[in-house]
Amino acid sequence: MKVIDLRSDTVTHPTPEMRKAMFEAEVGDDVYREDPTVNRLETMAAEIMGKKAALFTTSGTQSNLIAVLTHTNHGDEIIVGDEAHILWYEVGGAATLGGVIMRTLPNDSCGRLNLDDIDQAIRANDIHYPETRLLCLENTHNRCGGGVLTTDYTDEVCNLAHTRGLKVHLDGARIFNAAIALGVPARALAQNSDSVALCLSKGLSAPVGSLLCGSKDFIERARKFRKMLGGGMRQAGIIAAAGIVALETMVDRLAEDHSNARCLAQGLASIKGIRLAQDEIPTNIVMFSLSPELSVVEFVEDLERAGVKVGLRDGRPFRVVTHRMVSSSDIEEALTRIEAVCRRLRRRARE
Ligand code: TLP
Repeated sequence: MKVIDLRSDTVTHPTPEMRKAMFEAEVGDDVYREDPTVNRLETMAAEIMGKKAALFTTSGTQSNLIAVLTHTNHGDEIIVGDEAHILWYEVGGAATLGGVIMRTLPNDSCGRLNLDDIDQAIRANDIHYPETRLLCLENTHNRCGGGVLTTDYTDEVCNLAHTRGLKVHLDGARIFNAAIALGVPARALAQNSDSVALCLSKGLSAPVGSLLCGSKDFIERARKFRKMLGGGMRQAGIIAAAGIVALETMVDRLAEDHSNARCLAQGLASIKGIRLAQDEIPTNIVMFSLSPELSVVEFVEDLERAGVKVGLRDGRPFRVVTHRMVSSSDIEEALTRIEAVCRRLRRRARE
């Protein structure tokens, strides 16, 4: 029985082409900036994102943390959405290692922040206040169902932030999903942000890595913070090689994941006992909840036994994510298995 793993697009394995590129990669010591493959990946990423420079980091979490460290001083305040990945899933690194206060504003269902809320949250010059230094956006938005921020919206937020003296960092772990969904180049979505982090190891299927992109000066300073965090890698060309293949060959196919996500959502909505937790499926993330008479724990256990893995987070809707290793027929198969589990649970609930 094939296990259909819908927990995350991070479970994707490298493609044969990536493995070949890794095997053949030309390498050097990247701390001395002598790894030609890393240098090539960084140049490529900067160009794709329309920035002057880029830095290869170990993970999206590390890119975001380095961005916070580079943009802020200890004791500053940063504005993040109340559903932001930086707030929820990065072990509080911005606060513990960056020494910043995370001021939260409500994310709407697409992951947007309200402009008036932002305007009001920015601190005035007052001896009692910390400095508001940075605003963070996320596109696509993980906890907001893969929600997409448009170019116009992002530009508007950046303009407001810049007018008030703030920098903007964009967590673009899935920025290519947003670009594909909107039909715009990824660089358009980051054109006014001061930095953007993209991930290679999610829908793009590379085994490791993220790129933090920004101005030359910003990336120079970021490089030092990467070293401080233990992220100065040596012959990192081995993994950067897979990243190059990811950027060259894996972006356009994300549309397939989006269409599979829509099919999955449609199928889930038709199963008795399941309720979709979003009105639209903009990209590759689908959230749903169970009707109260069905046991969440039993649902997950039974599904696991049936060979379907879903993401469960405390007190939150379930999350399922489509990716390259789940085909459209796997989606059909997953729906059949989920339907059977729900039927069993409904029967058990009646007994
Ligand atoms: N998200 C992971 C988990 O951490 C929840 C996932 O499975 O979706 N920004 C965003 C928007 C992300 O979704 C993630 C990963 C990251 C940053 C961090 O990337 P990594 O896992 O490379 O540190």
